[in-house]
Amino acid sequence: MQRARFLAGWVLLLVAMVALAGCGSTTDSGGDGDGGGGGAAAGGLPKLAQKDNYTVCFPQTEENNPWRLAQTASIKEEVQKRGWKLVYTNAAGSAAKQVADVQSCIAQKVDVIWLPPREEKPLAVAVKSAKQAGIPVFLLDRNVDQSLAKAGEDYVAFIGSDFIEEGKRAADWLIKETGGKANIIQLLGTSGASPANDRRKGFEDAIKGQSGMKVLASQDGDFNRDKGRQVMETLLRAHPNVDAVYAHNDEMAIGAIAALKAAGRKPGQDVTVVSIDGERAALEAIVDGELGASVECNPRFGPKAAETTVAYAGGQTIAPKIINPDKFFDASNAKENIAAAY
Ligand code: GYE
Repeated sequence: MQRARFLAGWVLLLVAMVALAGCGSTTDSGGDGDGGGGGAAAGGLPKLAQKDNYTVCFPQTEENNPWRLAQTASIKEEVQKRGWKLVYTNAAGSAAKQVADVQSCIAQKVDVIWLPPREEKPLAVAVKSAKQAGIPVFLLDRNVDQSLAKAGEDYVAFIGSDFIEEGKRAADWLIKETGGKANIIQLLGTSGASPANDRRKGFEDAIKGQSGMKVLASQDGDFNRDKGRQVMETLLRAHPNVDAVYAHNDEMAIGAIAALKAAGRKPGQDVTVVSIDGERAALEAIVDGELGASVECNPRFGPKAAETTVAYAGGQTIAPKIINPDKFFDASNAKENIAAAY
């Protein structure tokens, strides 16, 4: 019995040693892989060779709202303009499919990956696999969990908005608009997505000191118009005293407005609605007086992603966080911005 245990211990140790050796060799060969020109840049990031043509991998999260469509269009346009090649996939709302899409790009030995990680944790693993394979990753619009993968170490940089600030701006507007008195329903973005976590934090921190601002309920609407409508319908029954809605994106706000109207409420009059993105339908809803305001979150990433990629290949130091400046839309400027909206 004791002998059997002793032997089993050795077998385990042997297995662990083989596994470790395996890991080491993957990293080594990955560093010299032809994904981006070989070798590791300072800080252990994979290098990117200077070339005229890059093959860019863009594994999109889903294509079910105007924001995503505008982002994909911007990427496609920029890649085409530069004469580069695009490997585009649509994960259709599944983080597992998006992880598989990244793996497939690694297998195809693309030069660079522009990744909008649908959820913070599962995609951190995919970011690390790309690093091991010697392919530099730029995160677009959403971030990964910083305890699992870090900017400047595991991926080159995050390019996107300051979501905490967006939540704060929505709260500041709502406090002003309601005189600091509101019974709020919060429609949360996709659970586990960085903009959902941060937009919640920014908003809730900003109303903390306001004794008249109360969040009655917060529920996941997956950044989706129809889910936003359904969640609002249910929450409205449980909380008929609601007089404000904070939605983490315009699509859910528009769904909530439909639910409010179906229940005989008057959004814009007896319920103040505020959201984030600045899509065309939201600007129209502001003009119609149903949506109060929308904090901009710009989806047009193509030019910035390409510029940053070229700068990185040229050996320039890239800031780990590149923050897009966001505008703010309300009744004072919505109309004039409709023409340029998506
Ligand atoms: O607000 C939302 C989209 O990740 C910042 O995702 C982005 C968000 C955006 O589905 O509409």
